[in-house]
Amino acid sequence: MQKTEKIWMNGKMVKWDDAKVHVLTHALHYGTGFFEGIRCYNTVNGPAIFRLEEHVKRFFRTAKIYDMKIPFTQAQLMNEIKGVVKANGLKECYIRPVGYYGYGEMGLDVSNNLVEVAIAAWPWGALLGDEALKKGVRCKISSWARIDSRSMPALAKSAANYANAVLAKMEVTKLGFDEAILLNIYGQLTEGPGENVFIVSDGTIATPPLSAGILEGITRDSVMTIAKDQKMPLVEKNVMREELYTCDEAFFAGTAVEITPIREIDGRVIGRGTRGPVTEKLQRLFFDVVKGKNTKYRAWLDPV
Ligand code: PPE
Repeated sequence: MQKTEKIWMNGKMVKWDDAKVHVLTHALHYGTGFFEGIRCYNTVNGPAIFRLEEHVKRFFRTAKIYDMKIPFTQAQLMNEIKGVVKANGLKECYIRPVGYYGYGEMGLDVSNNLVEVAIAAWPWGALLGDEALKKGVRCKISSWARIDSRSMPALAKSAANYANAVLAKMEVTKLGFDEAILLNIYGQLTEGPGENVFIVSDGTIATPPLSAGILEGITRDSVMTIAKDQKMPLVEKNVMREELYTCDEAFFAGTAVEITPIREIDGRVIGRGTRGPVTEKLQRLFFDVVKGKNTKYRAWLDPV
């Protein structure tokens, strides 16, 4: 990863190399951490953070689900996030706020543990590669089912959920695929390890509802809003594995992957085996929006 100068930790800017925690940090042992992934784009009006407020709100919702108390307000964290981008002189970057139970008490009773918060930012290009944005990626459905909300809150962006995601990702990349797709325990589509999934069939865009057990992606919401504004037919519905094989187009949506076409699933070629026209249109619109070229969605961009 590309180092930057400074990381914000519990109210102070510290040097990148000094942003350390103790080996007995609670979250390291028990997965009691949570995070956000946000992008800052170099827009036509200078650096701006995409949907900052929604990301910070989700950070607080995750903490609430786990009954963890963040010792800062949403407004404070929004400010600090902008401060980190500025302090590092970044124009375009990925921002990672993280909250966690730190060093203090060990054991599963967390009633005396305090939440610590840090914010880092660094340049991070297209997660699955620039080539993937044009040509699409090859996916495999993981043998690991996505976590079920009777065991873990699937809607929370908690570090613990990513143990499931890492298992899925590593399973399929070892087999030579680019990305995993996870089904829920009922065999319905959920999402990728770090991104939501959309399919297109006979001109209708479909994506699983929150009740399928997905993260409520902010890119997902952006795609849905843009598609609706364009009067493109879109439904939230449960998607079966078979529909993934027979759809005309499929794509991932997430902060890190942005909008990445899917060209193959379990060895079945999707559509013509490259980026489809609906995906291309949404991708073009999305990049115009994040770059500030589409004034209709300026409110989604928070200048740094
Ligand atoms: N589902 C999951 C499980 C997920 O982790 C993400 C974001 C999304 C959906 C899309 O949400 P949003 O970014 O709000 O559109 N995953 C973050 C971490 C990825 C990583 O590899 O690390 C991200 O994209 O920042």
